[in-house]
Amino acid sequence: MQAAIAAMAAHALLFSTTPSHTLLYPLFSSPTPHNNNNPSLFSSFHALPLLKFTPQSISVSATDPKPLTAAKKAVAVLKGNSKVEGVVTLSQDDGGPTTVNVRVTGLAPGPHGFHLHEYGDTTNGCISTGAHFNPYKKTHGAPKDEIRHAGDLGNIIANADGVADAKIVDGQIPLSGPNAVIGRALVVHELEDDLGKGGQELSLTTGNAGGRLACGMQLY
Ligand SMILES: [Cu+2]
Ligand SMILES: [Zn+2]
Repeated sequence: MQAAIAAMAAHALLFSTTPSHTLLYPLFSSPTPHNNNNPSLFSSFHALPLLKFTPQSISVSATDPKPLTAAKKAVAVLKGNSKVEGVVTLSQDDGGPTTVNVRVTGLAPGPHGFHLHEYGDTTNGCISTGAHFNPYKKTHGAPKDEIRHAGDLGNIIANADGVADAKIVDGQIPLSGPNAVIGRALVVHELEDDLGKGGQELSLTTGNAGGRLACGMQLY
């Protein structure tokens, strides 16, 4: 009798502090409870009103197979004073790099500098997006360089039809935390970014990538 009371107490404690599906899921996924080292946990499940909990655990695990970490997403619509326009989607799993899917149209064929700039402000066109996002106060570089602006995403390359499709995976443009890039702007440039190696006056600040053709702020 005392064991039964202890078991029920353990059961009550478990269910008052743990969402039922979290606790039930691993046990129902195997035919027999596999944790035999814990008699009170084992016996508590014999005391459970199974019919009450089983449908819930099944519906939760079947319709809501959520990963442990939620992906964050953002989108930027790029526009400018030319026919160049684009859509960029960003997504990030907790703690991982950010995946940037880019589609820009209306470009001259060839490489075009593509950066994340400091401000989401486009009140004066793409000029008001400021400089490259640079929280660590470094000089301009290539995405793979250790010394780079966080916003340095290299070049996107337009095909003969003027369309640039790119998928960029980068660890310096998180969607949350102190250096989150939400609210900042992506900019596509007229010229190729020399990745800091062009030896020009602007190579170490802008990659000498020329004018700003289109830009847009990232929004959730
Ligand atoms: Cu730029
Ligand atoms: Zn830069």
